[in-house]
Amino acid sequence: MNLEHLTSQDPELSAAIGDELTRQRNSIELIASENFVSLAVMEAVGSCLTNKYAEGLPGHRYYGGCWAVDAIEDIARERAKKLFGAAFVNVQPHSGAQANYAAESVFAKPGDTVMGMDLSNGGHLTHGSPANFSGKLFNMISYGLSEETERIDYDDVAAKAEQYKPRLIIAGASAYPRIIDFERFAQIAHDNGAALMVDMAHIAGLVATGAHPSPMPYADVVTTTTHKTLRGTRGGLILWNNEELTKPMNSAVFPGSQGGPLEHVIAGKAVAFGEALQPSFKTYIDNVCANAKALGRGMESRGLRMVTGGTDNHLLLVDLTTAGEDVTGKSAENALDEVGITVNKNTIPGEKRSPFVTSGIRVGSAAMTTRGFDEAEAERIGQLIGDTVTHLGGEDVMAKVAAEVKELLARHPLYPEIG
Ligand code: DSN
Repeated sequence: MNLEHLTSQDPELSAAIGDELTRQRNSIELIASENFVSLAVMEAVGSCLTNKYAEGLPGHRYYGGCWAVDAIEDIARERAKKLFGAAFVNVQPHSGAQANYAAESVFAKPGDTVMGMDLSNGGHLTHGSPANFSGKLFNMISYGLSEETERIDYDDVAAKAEQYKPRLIIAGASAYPRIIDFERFAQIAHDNGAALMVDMAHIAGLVATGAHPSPMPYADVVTTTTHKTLRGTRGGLILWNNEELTKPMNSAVFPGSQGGPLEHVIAGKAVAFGEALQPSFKTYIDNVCANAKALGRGMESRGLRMVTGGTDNHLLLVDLTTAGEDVTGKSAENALDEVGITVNKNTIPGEKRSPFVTSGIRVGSAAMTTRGFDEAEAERIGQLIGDTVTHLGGEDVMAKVAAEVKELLARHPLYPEIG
């Protein structure tokens, strides 16, 4: 990332970008939806492609001069199809929310009934939150978790599908640490005349390498972001297998919900898909899963309870009620920030506090694994999280943790190639 021209033209902005790089370098990044892209991805996203309008699809554009971006978008499309074993793809959604809007609008009209996982149980805003387009446009019915197992209650999903006969069922989550049974979801949806949409944003990298079962054989449509475990640039993606969906799906993206595609971002996606097709990406994802388990072991050794008892993927949901009565997600997030560990507060099943306070934190291993931390280090980081949240305000403990975090970070410099 060469900021030579920016620095001389706009030192104020250049300094602000430098501050963010410093922040990323100086904390252990455990936000489960974040990752660090390669310099190759950053170069593609920072390229001259940002100058080009290319409304339409490769070979069918509304503007001249698209032959180079056509080739780029075709590379992205072919790589995405190969990576996920999909027959058809649209690589243009600007984000996961855009991808979800487009896919949902193909299957459901305003006023139709749609089912999605409850946000406070680990779902996503675009799966039916009243504050989001999904909750405003559709008659949303939420399903949740079994109180006993804290896992998706498939019987509840089936009973609600039978009762409400939705047009669409959305499977997928942003804070769910266990394998999702897409085959079961498809059976429930199709038995009740509904389509199944899987939003695999969090686990896309695991799906790409087989560390999580793929939704492609079961779902009518699969959406994802490209920047979480998939480790690409920030963006969205839609995949499907039924040719009859091709025209409506592509039209739902453009002109249905977007204008010109971001070809620089599509190039960044292409680079990341190319990386994910390499054998080294499978090793990376195996390490992500091993590190998540190790983080959990470390936190459990300090008395913290993992929701569902652990993890099958890249994230853990931590029940902080086991850390002390006054410990909230908000206070834990702030204290961890102070010692150089970045997490986000998160609601937990049966949450009694507001979403701005919460009783839990969500911890993910994708970014720290990219940075090079191994299992032993992940377990130690889990212990340091435990030490911090069980000693909120304890200056001695926090100073010791901060010093050790610094030492751990120094072992794995982030973007050492950049000055
Ligand atoms: N905001 C993302 C997350 O943190 O999971 C989901 O879009």
